[in-house]
Amino acid sequence: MTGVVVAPMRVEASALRMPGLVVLRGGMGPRRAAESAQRLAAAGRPVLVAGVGGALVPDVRPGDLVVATEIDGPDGRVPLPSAPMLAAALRRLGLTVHLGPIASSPSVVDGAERARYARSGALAVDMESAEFAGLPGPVAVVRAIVDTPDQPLWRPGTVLRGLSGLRSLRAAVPALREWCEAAGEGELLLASPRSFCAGVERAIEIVERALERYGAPVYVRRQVVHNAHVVRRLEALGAVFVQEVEEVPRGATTVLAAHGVAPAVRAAAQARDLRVIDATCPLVMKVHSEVKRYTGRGDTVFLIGHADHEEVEGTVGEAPERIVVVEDAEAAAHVRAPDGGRVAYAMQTTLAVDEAEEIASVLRKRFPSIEGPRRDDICYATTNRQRAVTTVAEEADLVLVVGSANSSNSLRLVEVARRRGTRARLVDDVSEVDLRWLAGATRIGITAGASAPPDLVAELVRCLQGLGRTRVTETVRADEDVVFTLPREVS
Ligand code: 0CH
Ligand code: SF4
Repeated sequence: MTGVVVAPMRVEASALRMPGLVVLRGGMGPRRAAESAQRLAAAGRPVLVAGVGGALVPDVRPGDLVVATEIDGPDGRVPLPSAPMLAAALRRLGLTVHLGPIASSPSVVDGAERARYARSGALAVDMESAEFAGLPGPVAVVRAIVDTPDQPLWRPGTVLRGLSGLRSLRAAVPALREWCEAAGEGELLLASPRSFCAGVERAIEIVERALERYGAPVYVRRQVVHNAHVVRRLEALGAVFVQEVEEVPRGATTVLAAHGVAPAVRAAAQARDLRVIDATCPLVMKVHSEVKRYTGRGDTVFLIGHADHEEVEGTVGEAPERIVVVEDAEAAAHVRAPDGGRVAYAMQTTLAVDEAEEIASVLRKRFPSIEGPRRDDICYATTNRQRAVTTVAEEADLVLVVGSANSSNSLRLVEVARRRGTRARLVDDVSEVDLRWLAGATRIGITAGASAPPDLVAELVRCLQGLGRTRVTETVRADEDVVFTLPREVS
């Protein structure tokens, strides 16, 4: 059942009335709001309270919107977990949106009382939300600001500020409609394993320990793992991310990213007297070793992978003259070697298992004596996450993959889900979830790439539960207990 918008006052309801949106008048003040809430509880529909409100802090201005992360009412604080997705939908409309607690007061707030409410940490105040916040189904609250601490009610300009608030409410309608259509009962299907792998945990810990032991700044060549949130957090701790070691001051502490580097990069780091701490995943190092062994004895190596990916650049750097990158089955069908009897193949660790196998089988057919890994070079974490998302995709209407756009293994999870015929989207965090994707999606699968922090998944789950997908089941396709030792510089 889609949601309804509840507007306390007639003027607010009029601003919100547009095709496709069910708008009810809830009445002004807590008493009338309580009566409306009782009626809505019986109807069991998701409720979005929308109206005007007063700002409590100076940077929330007339015409801005405040989306409540929680309602602070007489009976305590009630969280409204779908708020980040509603805020993101409103921001996509170009509106100025603040995300934070809203206080719900029994009467109009001004003067000293406004200051008292502000001290609670709330951004805005209204008089009705507390009555709706505790309803059993999904609830959201958005308030368009008309008065502020320095421009209180009943001062010159109130009418204009009121109009500006009502204009914002009207402009918000497309996003409110999206929320109403996205809200509804359903289930979350968590794929397991998901999120951090052992190589990523090790790489992050290396940077953290380097900062502790050697002090900031610690330079990191390239993104230590391909995740914007991880990079931002480490930057806040004092890590400085660079593209090339040439940008690092001589002698400085420098971490090499998890994806591995070409020997030329190590040589350049040595030439600058850098204290190098290598965060290359041991499973990437294993592929480097295989490739070195093959090329060392004169073989041509077909490296199955994406030519512009950092891991592949690093591996190719082991012997650029003897390594040929093969990106797809079509390329495998035409690739050549100086001596077809002396060939081998290896793989990027984060490919789609089925695609890589298809490419390898073309190579094996064309070069019967070709040597390669016993099964593949795709690491345990990539394989397990793909297996788990496959199972979940078979049951889901939509799969959400948490990960950054430059993360190969995360992108592969999206593709694997889509190959099962299921809609799938990659999101860096909840703010990238478009409410329109969720309309009609009763069963939503969730996974995360090996570089995506687990707390982002937890936040996504909370948000979707706030939209009504309250049941959570987990499909476990493998147990992971892999742990890698740390390099001696930080152990
Ligand atoms: O999936 P890719 O290789 O893009 O990298 P990531 O997202 O940083 O995940 C961790 C893998 C690191 C090296 O295999
Ligand atoms: Fe290592 Fe695999 Fe994780 Fe890459 S995805 S860091 S190869 S465990």
